[in-house]
Amino acid sequence: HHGIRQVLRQLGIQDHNPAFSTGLQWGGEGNTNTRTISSPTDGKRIATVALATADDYEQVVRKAEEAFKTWRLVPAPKRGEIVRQIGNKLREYKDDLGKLVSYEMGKILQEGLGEVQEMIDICDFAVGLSRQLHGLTMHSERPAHRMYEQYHPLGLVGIISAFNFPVAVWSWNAMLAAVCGDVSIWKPSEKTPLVAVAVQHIIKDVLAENELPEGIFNVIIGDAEIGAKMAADMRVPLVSATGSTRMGKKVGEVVGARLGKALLELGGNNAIILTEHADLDIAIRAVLFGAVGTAGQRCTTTRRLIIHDSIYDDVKQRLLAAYPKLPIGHPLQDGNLVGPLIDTDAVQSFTKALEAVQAEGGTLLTGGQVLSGAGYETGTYVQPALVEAKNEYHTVQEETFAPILYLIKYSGAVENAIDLQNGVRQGLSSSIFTLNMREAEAFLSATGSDCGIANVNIGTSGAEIGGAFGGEKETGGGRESGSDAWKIYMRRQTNTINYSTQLPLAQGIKFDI
Ligand code: UN1
Repeated sequence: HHGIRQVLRQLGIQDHNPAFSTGLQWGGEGNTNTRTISSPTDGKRIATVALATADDYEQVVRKAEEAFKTWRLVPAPKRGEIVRQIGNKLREYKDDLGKLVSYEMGKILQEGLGEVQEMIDICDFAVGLSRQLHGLTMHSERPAHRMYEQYHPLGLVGIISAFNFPVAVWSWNAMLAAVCGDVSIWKPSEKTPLVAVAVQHIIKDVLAENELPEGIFNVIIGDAEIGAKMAADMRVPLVSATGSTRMGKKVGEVVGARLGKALLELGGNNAIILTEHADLDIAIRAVLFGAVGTAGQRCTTTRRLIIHDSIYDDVKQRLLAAYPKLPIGHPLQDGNLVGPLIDTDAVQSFTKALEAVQAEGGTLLTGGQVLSGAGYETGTYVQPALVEAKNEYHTVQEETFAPILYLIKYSGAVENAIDLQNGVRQGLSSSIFTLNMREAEAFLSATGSDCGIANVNIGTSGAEIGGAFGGEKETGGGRESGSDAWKIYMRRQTNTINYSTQLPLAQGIKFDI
Protein backbone atom coordinates (compact mmCIF):
# COMPACT_ATOMS: atom_id res chain seq x y z
CA HIS A 1 0.00 0.00 0.00
CA HIS A 2 1.59 3.26 -1.24
CA GLY A 3 4.94 1.39 -1.15
CA ILE A 4 5.62 2.58 2.38
CA ARG A 5 7.57 -0.56 3.41
CA GLN A 6 9.93 0.04 0.50
CA VAL A 7 10.35 3.69 1.54
CA LEU A 8 11.19 2.68 5.12
CA ARG A 9 13.79 0.23 3.87
CA GLN A 10 15.36 2.85 1.59
CA LEU A 11 15.62 5.28 4.48
CA GLY A 12 17.09 2.80 6.94
CA ILE A 13 14.10 2.72 9.30
CA GLN A 14 14.12 -0.50 11.31
CA ASP A 15 11.23 -2.13 13.05
CA HIS A 16 12.83 -1.04 16.35
CA ASN A 17 14.87 2.14 16.19
CA PRO A 18 17.55 3.41 18.55
CA ALA A 19 17.10 6.35 20.90
CA PHE A 20 19.98 8.54 19.86
CA SER A 21 22.77 9.09 17.41
CA THR A 22 26.01 10.98 17.85
CA GLY A 23 26.56 11.25 14.14
CA LEU A 24 28.50 8.08 13.39
CA GLN A 25 27.01 5.85 16.06
CA TRP A 26 23.54 4.91 17.17
CA GLY A 27 22.76 4.14 20.79
CA GLY A 28 20.11 3.33 23.34
CA GLU A 29 18.73 0.40 21.32
CA GLY A 30 18.16 -1.64 24.46
CA ASN A 31 16.31 1.03 26.41
CA THR A 32 13.18 -0.36 28.00
CA ASN A 33 11.17 2.78 27.43
CA THR A 34 9.86 2.73 23.87
CA ARG A 35 7.21 4.41 21.81
CA THR A 36 5.17 2.97 18.98
CA ILE A 37 4.73 5.31 16.05
CA SER A 38 1.53 4.84 14.07
CA SER A 39 0.49 6.75 11.01
CA PRO A 40 -2.33 9.26 11.50
CA THR A 41 -3.34 8.40 7.93
CA ASP A 42 -4.42 4.79 8.49
CA GLY A 43 -3.62 4.05 12.13
CA LYS A 44 -1.10 1.37 11.14
CA ARG A 45 1.99 0.86 13.25
CA ILE A 46 5.04 2.10 11.35
CA ALA A 47 7.83 1.23 13.79
CA THR A 48 8.96 1.78 17.37
CA VAL A 49 11.64 4.07 18.74
CA ALA A 50 13.52 3.74 21.99
CA LEU A 51 13.42 6.78 24.25
CA ALA A 52 16.64 8.28 25.53
CA THR A 53 17.65 8.12 29.19
CA ALA A 54 19.44 10.79 31.23
CA ASP A 55 22.68 8.84 30.67
CA ASP A 56 22.10 8.86 26.92
CA TYR A 57 21.69 12.61 27.07
CA GLU A 58 25.01 12.95 28.91
CA GLN A 59 26.75 10.81 26.34
CA VAL A 60 25.37 12.92 23.48
CA VAL A 61 26.41 16.19 25.11
CA ARG A 62 29.93 14.86 25.77
CA LYS A 63 30.33 13.77 22.15
CA ALA A 64 28.99 17.10 20.95
CA GLU A 65 31.41 19.03 23.15
CA GLU A 66 34.30 16.96 21.81
CA ALA A 67 33.22 17.44 18.21
CA PHE A 68 32.87 21.19 18.66
CA LYS A 69 36.59 21.43 19.41
CA THR A 70 37.35 20.09 15.92
CA TRP A 71 34.45 21.49 13.96
CA ARG A 72 35.00 25.12 15.00
CA LEU A 73 38.51 24.92 13.50
CA VAL A 74 37.29 23.72 10.10
CA PRO A 75 37.17 26.79 7.81
CA ALA A 76 33.61 27.96 7.29
CA PRO A 77 33.59 27.36 3.49
CA LYS A 78 34.79 23.79 4.17
CA ARG A 79 31.91 23.38 6.60
CA GLY A 80 29.73 24.68 3.78
CA GLU A 81 31.09 21.92 1.57
CA ILE A 82 29.76 19.31 4.03
CA VAL A 83 26.37 21.03 3.99
CA ARG A 84 26.50 21.01 0.18
CA GLN A 85 26.95 17.24 0.25
CA ILE A 86 24.06 16.89 2.70
CA GLY A 87 21.88 18.93 0.34
CA ASN A 88 22.81 16.65 -2.55
CA LYS A 89 21.96 13.52 -0.56
CA LEU A 90 18.62 15.08 0.38
CA ARG A 91 17.97 15.59 -3.35
CA GLU A 92 18.62 11.88 -3.93
CA TYR A 93 16.22 10.88 -1.17
CA LYS A 94 13.64 13.60 -1.80
CA ASP A 95 10.86 11.25 -2.94
CA ASP A 96 11.32 8.76 -0.12
CA LEU A 97 11.67 11.43 2.55
CA GLY A 98 8.65 13.30 1.23
CA LYS A 99 6.59 10.11 1.42
CA LEU A 100 7.74 9.36 4.94
CA VAL A 101 6.97 12.93 6.09
CA SER A 102 3.55 12.52 4.55
CA TYR A 103 2.90 9.11 6.07
CA GLU A 104 4.24 9.80 9.55
CA MET A 105 2.86 13.34 9.93
CA GLY A 106 -0.18 13.23 7.66
CA LYS A 107 0.40 16.18 5.31
CA ILE A 108 -0.32 15.56 1.64
CA LEU A 109 2.56 14.28 -0.50
CA GLN A 110 2.97 17.59 -2.34
CA GLU A 111 3.54 19.29 1.00
CA GLY A 112 5.82 16.49 2.21
CA LEU A 113 7.94 16.99 -0.90
CA GLY A 114 7.78 20.76 -0.37
CA GLU A 115 9.11 20.29 3.12
CA VAL A 116 12.09 18.29 1.83
CA GLN A 117 12.60 21.02 -0.78
CA GLU A 118 12.82 23.55 2.08
CA MET A 119 15.65 21.45 3.54
CA ILE A 120 17.44 21.39 0.19
CA ASP A 121 16.97 25.13 -0.24
CA ILE A 122 18.33 25.96 3.21
CA CYS A 123 21.37 23.79 2.47
CA ASP A 124 22.04 25.85 -0.67
CA PHE A 125 21.50 29.04 1.30
CA ALA A 126 23.88 27.87 4.04
CA VAL A 127 26.57 26.93 1.51
CA GLY A 128 26.58 30.50 0.16
CA LEU A 129 26.42 31.87 3.66
CA SER A 130 29.52 29.91 4.63
CA ARG A 131 31.56 32.48 2.67
CA GLN A 132 29.60 35.44 4.00
CA LEU A 133 29.74 35.33 7.79
CA HIS A 134 30.62 39.00 7.69
CA GLY A 135 31.27 41.46 10.45
CA LEU A 136 31.78 45.20 9.98
CA THR A 137 34.86 47.38 10.29
CA MET A 138 34.64 50.72 12.06
CA HIS A 139 36.90 53.77 12.18
CA SER A 140 38.56 54.12 15.55
CA GLU A 141 38.55 57.52 17.25
CA ARG A 142 42.18 56.96 18.19
CA PRO A 143 45.16 57.37 15.83
CA ALA A 144 46.84 54.21 14.50
CA HIS A 145 44.07 52.04 15.85
CA ARG A 146 41.92 49.59 13.98
CA MET A 147 38.49 48.41 15.02
CA TYR A 148 36.39 45.61 13.60
CA GLU A 149 34.03 42.84 14.63
CA GLN A 150 34.07 39.15 13.98
CA TYR A 151 31.76 36.19 14.52
CA HIS A 152 32.99 33.00 16.14
CA PRO A 153 31.27 29.63 16.50
CA LEU A 154 28.99 29.56 19.53
CA GLY A 155 29.03 25.92 20.66
CA LEU A 156 26.25 23.40 21.19
CA VAL A 157 22.87 24.26 19.74
CA GLY A 158 19.80 22.42 21.04
CA ILE A 159 17.01 22.12 18.48
CA ILE A 160 13.52 21.17 19.65
CA SER A 161 11.27 20.68 16.62
CA ALA A 162 7.53 20.21 16.26
CA PHE A 163 5.51 17.47 14.56
CA ASN A 164 4.00 19.72 11.88
CA PHE A 165 7.28 20.47 10.10
CA PRO A 166 9.19 17.46 11.37
CA VAL A 167 12.34 18.07 9.32
CA ALA A 168 12.31 21.49 7.56
CA VAL A 169 12.44 23.65 10.68
CA TRP A 170 15.22 21.47 12.12
CA SER A 171 17.21 21.98 8.91
CA TRP A 172 16.82 25.78 9.06
CA ASN A 173 18.56 25.62 12.43
CA ALA A 174 20.98 22.75 11.92
CA MET A 175 22.36 23.83 8.54
CA LEU A 176 22.96 27.43 9.61
CA ALA A 177 24.46 26.22 12.90
CA ALA A 178 26.74 23.86 10.96
CA VAL A 179 28.25 26.50 8.67
CA CYS A 180 28.58 28.78 11.70
CA GLY A 181 30.81 26.12 13.27
CA ASP A 182 28.35 24.87 15.87
CA VAL A 183 27.35 21.33 16.63
CA SER A 184 23.69 20.52 17.10
CA ILE A 185 21.59 18.24 19.24
CA TRP A 186 18.18 17.64 17.73
CA LYS A 187 15.21 16.57 19.80
CA PRO A 188 12.47 15.84 17.26
CA SER A 189 8.82 15.79 18.27
CA GLU A 190 8.03 12.46 19.92
CA LYS A 191 5.09 12.26 17.49
CA THR A 192 7.35 12.25 14.41
CA PRO A 193 10.76 10.79 15.31
CA LEU A 194 11.10 8.39 12.37
CA VAL A 195 11.78 10.99 9.73
CA ALA A 196 14.49 12.35 12.06
CA VAL A 197 16.02 8.88 12.20
CA ALA A 198 15.88 8.77 8.38
CA VAL A 199 17.60 12.15 8.02
CA GLN A 200 20.24 11.16 10.56
CA HIS A 201 21.09 8.10 8.43
CA ILE A 202 21.71 10.44 5.51
CA ILE A 203 23.84 12.81 7.60
CA LYS A 204 25.78 9.89 9.05
CA ASP A 205 26.84 8.74 5.58
CA VAL A 206 28.09 12.23 4.68
CA LEU A 207 30.05 12.50 7.95
CA ALA A 208 31.59 9.06 7.42
CA GLU A 209 32.53 9.78 3.78
CA ASN A 210 34.34 12.91 4.93
CA GLU A 211 36.02 11.23 7.92
CA LEU A 212 34.53 13.75 10.27
CA PRO A 213 34.31 13.05 13.99
CA GLU A 214 31.39 11.86 16.01
CA GLY A 215 29.12 14.48 17.46
CA ILE A 216 28.67 17.24 14.86
CA PHE A 217 25.02 16.42 14.15
CA ASN A 218 23.29 14.59 16.98
CA VAL A 219 19.75 13.40 17.44
CA ILE A 220 18.11 12.37 20.69
CA ILE A 221 14.61 10.96 20.88
CA GLY A 222 12.79 11.58 24.10
CA ASP A 223 9.92 13.27 25.81
CA ALA A 224 9.64 16.72 27.35
CA GLU A 225 12.19 15.74 30.02
CA ILE A 226 14.99 15.68 27.47
CA GLY A 227 13.88 19.12 26.26
CA ALA A 228 13.89 20.36 29.85
CA LYS A 229 17.42 19.03 30.38
CA MET A 230 18.62 20.87 27.31
CA ALA A 231 16.95 24.10 28.41
CA ALA A 232 18.65 23.93 31.81
CA ASP A 233 22.06 22.86 30.50
CA MET A 234 24.81 25.52 30.74
CA ARG A 235 26.77 23.57 28.14
CA VAL A 236 24.11 24.42 25.53
CA PRO A 237 24.46 28.17 24.85
CA LEU A 238 21.54 28.30 22.40
CA VAL A 239 18.24 26.44 22.49
CA SER A 240 16.00 26.83 19.46
CA ALA A 241 12.46 25.64 20.11
CA THR A 242 9.43 25.42 17.84
CA GLY A 243 6.01 24.56 19.16
CA SER A 244 3.21 25.85 21.36
CA THR A 245 3.43 29.08 23.35
CA ARG A 246 2.96 26.99 26.50
CA MET A 247 6.04 24.92 25.74
CA GLY A 248 8.01 27.99 24.61
CA LYS A 249 7.31 29.90 27.80
CA LYS A 250 8.72 27.02 29.85
CA VAL A 251 11.82 26.69 27.67
CA GLY A 252 12.30 30.48 27.55
CA GLU A 253 12.06 30.78 31.34
CA VAL A 254 14.55 28.02 32.04
CA VAL A 255 17.03 29.20 29.39
CA GLY A 256 16.55 32.80 30.54
CA ALA A 257 17.21 31.90 34.17
CA ARG A 258 20.72 30.80 33.19
CA LEU A 259 21.04 33.74 30.74
CA GLY A 260 21.40 31.41 27.78
CA LYS A 261 20.03 32.28 24.37
CA ALA A 262 16.61 31.02 23.35
CA LEU A 263 15.30 31.18 19.79
CA LEU A 264 11.57 30.70 20.05
CA GLU A 265 9.14 30.12 17.20
CA LEU A 266 5.77 29.59 18.83
CA GLY A 267 2.08 29.95 18.17
CA GLY A 268 0.48 32.14 15.55
CA ASN A 269 -3.02 33.52 15.14
CA ASN A 270 -2.58 34.64 11.59
CA ALA A 271 -5.09 36.78 9.76
CA ILE A 272 -5.76 37.75 6.18
CA ILE A 273 -7.43 41.11 5.66
CA LEU A 274 -9.69 41.35 2.62
CA THR A 275 -10.41 44.99 1.83
CA GLU A 276 -13.05 46.25 -0.57
CA HIS A 277 -10.17 46.56 -3.11
CA ALA A 278 -9.14 42.89 -2.94
CA ASP A 279 -8.75 40.79 -6.07
CA LEU A 280 -11.04 38.06 -4.75
CA ASP A 281 -10.08 35.46 -7.34
CA ILE A 282 -6.52 35.21 -6.03
CA ALA A 283 -7.55 36.00 -2.46
CA ILE A 284 -9.93 33.04 -2.12
CA ARG A 285 -7.26 30.62 -3.34
CA ALA A 286 -4.80 32.04 -0.81
CA VAL A 287 -7.38 31.73 1.96
CA LEU A 288 -8.07 28.10 1.10
CA PHE A 289 -4.40 27.12 1.00
CA GLY A 290 -3.74 29.06 4.20
CA ALA A 291 -6.72 27.76 6.16
CA VAL A 292 -7.00 24.09 5.16
CA GLY A 293 -3.48 23.34 3.83
CA THR A 294 -1.61 20.94 6.14
CA ALA A 295 -5.08 20.49 7.70
CA GLY A 296 -4.65 23.78 9.55
CA GLN A 297 -1.51 22.56 11.34
CA ARG A 298 1.06 25.13 10.24
CA CYS A 299 2.16 27.81 12.62
CA THR A 300 1.45 30.13 9.68
CA THR A 301 -2.07 28.72 9.05
CA THR A 302 -4.72 31.35 8.33
CA ARG A 303 -6.99 31.31 11.36
CA ARG A 304 -8.84 34.60 10.94
CA LEU A 305 -10.29 36.28 7.88
CA ILE A 306 -11.01 39.97 8.41
CA ILE A 307 -13.43 41.02 5.70
CA HIS A 308 -14.76 44.44 4.69
CA ASP A 309 -18.54 44.52 5.14
CA SER A 310 -19.09 45.54 1.49
CA ILE A 311 -17.71 42.20 0.23
CA TYR A 312 -18.51 40.03 3.26
CA ASP A 313 -21.44 38.15 1.73
CA ASP A 314 -19.64 37.54 -1.53
CA VAL A 315 -16.59 36.11 0.30
CA LYS A 316 -18.78 33.99 2.55
CA GLN A 317 -20.66 32.55 -0.44
CA ARG A 318 -17.45 31.73 -2.29
CA LEU A 319 -16.01 29.93 0.75
CA LEU A 320 -19.29 28.14 1.39
CA ALA A 321 -19.15 26.87 -2.18
CA ALA A 322 -15.55 25.67 -1.85
CA TYR A 323 -15.48 24.08 1.61
CA PRO A 324 -17.84 21.14 1.02
CA LYS A 325 -15.86 20.23 -2.11
CA LEU A 326 -12.49 19.88 -0.34
CA PRO A 327 -10.97 16.48 -1.16
CA ILE A 328 -10.21 15.03 2.28
CA GLY A 329 -8.47 11.71 2.62
CA HIS A 330 -5.27 9.70 2.61
CA PRO A 331 -2.49 12.23 2.00
CA LEU A 332 -0.54 9.86 -0.26
CA GLN A 333 -3.55 9.47 -2.51
CA ASP A 334 -3.35 11.73 -5.56
CA GLY A 335 -5.94 14.48 -5.60
CA ASN A 336 -6.51 14.80 -1.86
CA LEU A 337 -5.74 18.24 -0.48
CA VAL A 338 -6.57 17.72 3.21
CA GLY A 339 -5.07 14.90 5.24
CA PRO A 340 -5.71 13.88 8.85
CA LEU A 341 -4.87 15.71 12.06
CA ILE A 342 -1.83 14.36 13.87
CA ASP A 343 -3.85 12.39 16.47
CA THR A 344 -7.21 12.09 18.16
CA ASP A 345 -6.15 14.59 20.86
CA ALA A 346 -5.88 17.17 18.10
CA VAL A 347 -9.34 16.17 16.89
CA GLN A 348 -10.64 16.73 20.41
CA SER A 349 -9.16 20.24 20.53
CA PHE A 350 -10.84 20.95 17.18
CA THR A 351 -14.23 19.75 18.40
CA LYS A 352 -13.90 21.53 21.76
CA ALA A 353 -12.94 24.85 20.14
CA LEU A 354 -15.97 24.63 17.86
CA GLU A 355 -18.26 23.98 20.83
CA ALA A 356 -16.69 26.81 22.79
CA VAL A 357 -16.90 29.39 20.01
CA GLN A 358 -20.56 28.58 19.45
CA ALA A 359 -21.23 28.97 23.17
CA GLU A 360 -19.66 32.43 22.90
CA GLY A 361 -22.07 33.37 20.12
CA GLY A 362 -20.22 32.22 16.99
CA THR A 363 -22.06 30.55 14.11
CA LEU A 364 -20.73 27.37 12.54
CA LEU A 365 -21.38 27.88 8.82
CA THR A 366 -20.05 24.60 7.48
CA GLY A 367 -17.79 21.69 8.44
CA GLY A 368 -16.70 20.68 11.90
CA GLN A 369 -17.58 16.99 11.64
CA VAL A 370 -15.19 14.20 12.52
CA LEU A 371 -15.32 12.00 9.43
CA SER A 372 -16.15 8.32 9.67
CA GLY A 373 -16.61 5.45 7.27
CA ALA A 374 -14.33 3.92 4.65
CA GLY A 375 -10.90 5.54 4.65
CA TYR A 376 -11.63 7.51 7.82
CA GLU A 377 -11.48 4.67 10.38
CA THR A 378 -8.71 6.37 12.39
CA GLY A 379 -10.97 9.17 13.61
CA THR A 380 -8.27 11.67 12.69
CA TYR A 381 -9.93 13.15 9.60
CA VAL A 382 -12.13 16.21 10.05
CA GLN A 383 -14.17 18.45 7.80
CA PRO A 384 -12.53 21.92 7.96
CA ALA A 385 -14.81 24.45 9.62
CA LEU A 386 -15.90 27.96 8.75
CA VAL A 387 -17.19 29.99 11.67
CA GLU A 388 -18.66 33.48 11.85
CA ALA A 389 -17.17 35.04 14.96
CA LYS A 390 -15.98 38.14 16.75
CA ASN A 391 -12.31 38.85 17.24
CA GLU A 392 -12.68 39.32 20.98
CA TYR A 393 -14.11 35.84 21.62
CA HIS A 394 -11.84 33.88 23.94
CA THR A 395 -11.74 30.99 21.46
CA VAL A 396 -10.72 33.25 18.58
CA GLN A 397 -7.91 34.69 20.71
CA GLU A 398 -6.38 31.21 21.11
CA GLU A 399 -4.46 29.21 18.54
CA THR A 400 -6.31 25.93 17.93
CA PHE A 401 -3.99 23.78 15.85
CA ALA A 402 -6.72 22.56 13.47
CA PRO A 403 -8.59 23.76 10.37
CA ILE A 404 -10.97 26.35 11.78
CA LEU A 405 -11.32 29.65 9.94
CA TYR A 406 -13.05 32.52 11.73
CA LEU A 407 -14.83 35.06 9.53
CA ILE A 408 -14.72 38.50 11.10
CA LYS A 409 -16.42 41.57 9.66
CA TYR A 410 -14.99 45.09 9.68
CA SER A 411 -16.35 48.35 8.35
CA GLY A 412 -14.83 51.67 7.40
CA ALA A 413 -11.12 52.25 6.89
CA VAL A 414 -8.35 49.66 6.69
CA GLU A 415 -7.05 50.87 10.10
CA ASN A 416 -10.05 49.15 11.67
CA ALA A 417 -9.03 45.87 10.07
CA ILE A 418 -5.42 46.35 11.19
CA ASP A 419 -6.61 46.91 14.79
CA LEU A 420 -8.45 43.59 14.68
CA GLN A 421 -5.51 41.82 13.05
CA ASN A 422 -3.17 43.11 15.79
CA GLY A 423 -5.70 42.49 18.53
CA VAL A 424 -4.40 39.08 19.58
CA ARG A 425 -1.49 37.94 21.76
CA GLN A 426 0.33 36.19 18.91
CA GLY A 427 2.32 37.91 16.13
CA LEU A 428 3.64 35.48 13.54
CA SER A 429 2.21 36.00 10.05
CA SER A 430 -0.27 38.41 8.49
CA SER A 431 -1.51 39.40 5.09
CA ILE A 432 -3.64 41.89 3.23
CA PHE A 433 -5.35 41.52 -0.12
CA THR A 434 -5.83 44.89 -1.78
CA LEU A 435 -5.03 46.60 -5.07
CA ASN A 436 -5.10 49.96 -3.29
CA MET A 437 -1.61 51.30 -2.67
CA ARG A 438 -2.57 53.38 0.34
CA GLU A 439 -4.13 50.40 2.10
CA ALA A 440 -1.15 48.17 1.34
CA GLU A 441 1.37 50.71 2.59
CA ALA A 442 -0.67 51.47 5.72
CA PHE A 443 -0.62 47.73 6.49
CA LEU A 444 3.18 47.63 6.10
CA SER A 445 3.85 50.87 8.00
CA ALA A 446 4.91 51.34 11.61
CA THR A 447 1.24 51.51 12.58
CA GLY A 448 0.39 48.52 10.42
CA SER A 449 0.75 44.79 11.07
CA ASP A 450 2.67 43.95 14.26
CA CYS A 451 3.70 40.50 12.98
CA GLY A 452 7.10 39.13 12.02
CA ILE A 453 5.74 38.36 8.56
CA ALA A 454 3.46 40.76 6.65
CA ASN A 455 2.46 39.97 3.06
CA VAL A 456 0.55 41.81 0.36
CA ASN A 457 -1.58 39.76 -2.04
CA ILE A 458 -0.04 36.55 -0.71
CA GLY A 459 -1.50 34.41 2.09
CA THR A 460 -0.06 33.92 5.56
CA SER A 461 1.61 30.54 5.00
CA GLY A 462 4.22 29.19 2.65
CA ALA A 463 7.08 31.60 3.38
CA GLU A 464 10.30 31.32 1.37
CA ILE A 465 13.45 30.28 3.22
CA GLY A 466 15.38 33.41 2.11
CA GLY A 467 13.58 35.68 4.57
CA ALA A 468 13.88 35.67 8.35
CA PHE A 469 11.08 33.53 9.78
CA GLY A 470 9.44 34.18 13.13
CA GLY A 471 7.21 36.58 14.98
CA GLU A 472 6.56 38.96 17.82
CA LYS A 473 4.64 38.90 21.11
CA GLU A 474 3.69 35.38 22.22
CA THR A 475 5.20 33.96 19.05
CA GLY A 476 8.47 34.34 20.94
CA GLY A 477 10.53 36.89 19.00
CA GLY A 478 12.98 34.46 17.36
CA ARG A 479 14.05 34.60 13.73
CA GLU A 480 15.20 31.55 11.81
CA SER A 481 16.15 30.62 8.27
CA GLY A 482 17.17 33.42 5.85
CA SER A 483 18.35 37.04 5.98
CA ASP A 484 20.77 37.53 8.90
CA ALA A 485 19.15 34.94 11.17
CA TRP A 486 22.57 33.19 11.26
CA LYS A 487 23.91 35.73 13.72
CA ILE A 488 22.24 34.13 16.71
CA TYR A 489 24.22 30.94 16.05
CA MET A 490 27.54 32.77 16.55
CA ARG A 491 29.18 34.80 19.25
CA ARG A 492 30.08 38.30 18.26
CA GLN A 493 33.33 39.95 19.20
CA THR A 494 34.44 43.56 18.85
CA ASN A 495 38.20 43.91 18.39
CA THR A 496 40.32 47.06 18.71
CA ILE A 497 43.99 46.92 17.80
CA ASN A 498 46.60 49.58 18.64
CA TYR A 499 49.59 49.71 16.28
CA SER A 500 50.95 53.04 17.59
CA THR A 501 53.68 53.70 20.15
CA GLN A 502 51.22 55.50 22.44
CA LEU A 503 48.33 54.40 24.59
CA PRO A 504 45.61 56.97 23.97
CA LEU A 505 42.44 56.27 25.94
CA ALA A 506 39.00 56.41 24.43
CA GLN A 507 36.82 59.41 25.26
CA GLY A 508 40.06 61.44 25.57
CA ILE A 509 40.53 60.43 29.20
CA LYS A 510 43.85 61.40 30.79
CA PHE A 511 45.21 58.81 33.19
CA ASP A 512 48.93 59.55 33.44
CA ILE A 513 50.96 58.21 36.34
C1 UN1 B 1 5.87 26.03 10.76
O1 UN1 B 1 4.67 25.81 10.62
O2 UN1 B 1 6.44 25.82 11.86
O3 UN1 B 1 5.77 29.47 5.97
C2 UN1 B 1 6.78 26.47 9.66
C3 UN1 B 1 5.37 28.30 6.02
C4 UN1 B 1 6.41 27.20 5.94
C5 UN1 B 1 7.03 26.98 7.29
C6 UN1 B 1 6.06 26.80 8.40
N1 UN1 B 1 7.42 27.57 4.99
O4 UN1 B 1 4.19 27.99 6.08
